[in-house]
Amino acid sequence: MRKFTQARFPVRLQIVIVGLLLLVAVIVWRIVYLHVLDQDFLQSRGDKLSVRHVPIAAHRGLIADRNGEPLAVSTPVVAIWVNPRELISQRERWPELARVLDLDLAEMSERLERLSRRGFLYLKRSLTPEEGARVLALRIPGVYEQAEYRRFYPAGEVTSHVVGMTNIDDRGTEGVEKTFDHWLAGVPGQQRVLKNPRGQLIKDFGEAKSAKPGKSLRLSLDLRLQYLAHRELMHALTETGAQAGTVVLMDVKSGEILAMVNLPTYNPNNRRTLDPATMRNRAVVDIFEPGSTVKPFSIAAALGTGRWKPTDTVDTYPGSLRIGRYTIKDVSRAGVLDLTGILMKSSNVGVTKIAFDIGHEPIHRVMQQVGFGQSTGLGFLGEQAGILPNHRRWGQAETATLAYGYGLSVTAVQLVHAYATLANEGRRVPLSLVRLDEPQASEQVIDPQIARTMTNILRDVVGGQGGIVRARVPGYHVGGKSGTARKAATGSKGYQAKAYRGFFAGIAPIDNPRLAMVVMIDEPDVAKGYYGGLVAAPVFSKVMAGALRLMNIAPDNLPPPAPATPAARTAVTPPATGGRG
Ligand code: 59J
Repeated sequence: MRKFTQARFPVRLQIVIVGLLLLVAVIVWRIVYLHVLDQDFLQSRGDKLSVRHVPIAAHRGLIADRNGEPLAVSTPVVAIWVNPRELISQRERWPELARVLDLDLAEMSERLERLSRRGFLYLKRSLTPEEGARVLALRIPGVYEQAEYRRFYPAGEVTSHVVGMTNIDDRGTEGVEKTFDHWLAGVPGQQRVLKNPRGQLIKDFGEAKSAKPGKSLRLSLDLRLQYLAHRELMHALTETGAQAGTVVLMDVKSGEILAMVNLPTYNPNNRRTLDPATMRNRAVVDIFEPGSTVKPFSIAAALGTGRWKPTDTVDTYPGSLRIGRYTIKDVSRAGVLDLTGILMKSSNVGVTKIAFDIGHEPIHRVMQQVGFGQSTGLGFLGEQAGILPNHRRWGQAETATLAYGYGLSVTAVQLVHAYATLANEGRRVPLSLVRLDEPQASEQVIDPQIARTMTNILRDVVGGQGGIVRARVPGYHVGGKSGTARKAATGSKGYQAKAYRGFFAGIAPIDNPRLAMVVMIDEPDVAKGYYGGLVAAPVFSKVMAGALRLMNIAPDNLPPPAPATPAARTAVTPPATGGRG
């Protein structure tokens, strides 16, 4: 048995091998035959019609402000596309095609000749449906239309840094259009068509899958406040000769951003004239040393240690303090100051002496708890977290500069968030760019008593004798802090000779704070005056006044009711208190 099988296998194996070889020979012969000897057969098979799927554009969701005012709207447009392989045989009709599309005939012809082997080419996009119909009415073979949507931004340059924009393919490339692209975009549908191999459309079977429209989005912005902030910032830049500026206004209880404007800005409706320098949302992508605007957080840290109370005093004489190789200077020589006085006179020396008493640790901790050095989570492209340094060794210089606002860097959004946290009795609420209808969870990061004390100090810094007159708002108690900071030199150590930023950061109304705002004026003309109390405070005053009124927030500082005589009823102007600018 065993011998028998052994003898037969080699024979079977030989048969199999021969069989396989024959098969290969037949296949090779068939290939050679089809490709070399009988080309016509393959050609005719290829001429068969094919069913293709053509995308149907999905409608992109509406972006609106918190009250439903449209900020980004999609309108139907038409793209004219051609099949060059078809159109190449219609040269005599090219002139009328170029004319109706308002294209240069020579350029169009050159493109068609160069790409004549293609089956698809856009000739012009974003035409109105009427313009598209005029093109199709020419009935030129190889010319087709495709329905698309085009984004239109009704508020243009006033909202562009926040809303952002889309590209020609309707995808978000900047701002909210980019961060919420998946939410807004929807899903394209499919249309079934029959085409021949030259790409000619033979038959349209209609919709195979309908497009799923994108979802709409309601932002936290209030377009009225956005316009107001934009207008007042433009006015400030004209007055001060500044290069750039930012205003951010937020609701301290909900964390919603109500206005966010930057200058220079751009019009997203003109894609062709875009200049990248104007497109930066400076409020979230630019970092700067906040200078004196962070002094309230150093004072809050001092109160938090229990070693300091508001009436405690510091001798700031003679307005300078030597630390090793450099000297801390005050602009005004003020002598003995309590904590309110230190903030009113913005004494670098005063804050430094307090910082030396309590050490860097409590100051660093408060600054960290109010969000410096951490991303705000708004999700903007290029958003910066800033820098809150944690030195391995804290020398006196590091401690002092942190306490009065240098050696750390923040964004305008972080700064307004920090003030909002103070105003919200020390409760930190996450920032939001979309409208919220439910309150968010908050975190108590500063003792409520200390936060209250600080808002009262900030009220005196603005409203007290010698306070910041230009920041005041008639009818309301407002609080805040100005700042003027030399701009750090780029690429080298130290500071630029005559380049400053003027700031104002503030809150209102003090009795029950609802709003926080930061104004930053970048490089005001030194000859015209550049202090924050001069260049930034007026913007705060005007925008805050408008916001309090538009949001129906009750005044907390009305003059006492006048006796009911006809003469007295007209005299309701609050008494003007004097003070520095
Ligand atoms: C200043 C600084 C730069 C960095 C100084 C402003 C320092 C400092 C090294 C000179 C103008 C100026 C770390 S001033 O903001 O003290 O807002 O109304 O830029 O001090 O040590 O010609 N603000 N500003 N300082 N640097 N380094 C005051 C003050 C502040 C005012 C005015 C006038 C500075 C009252 C600032 C305001 O509170």
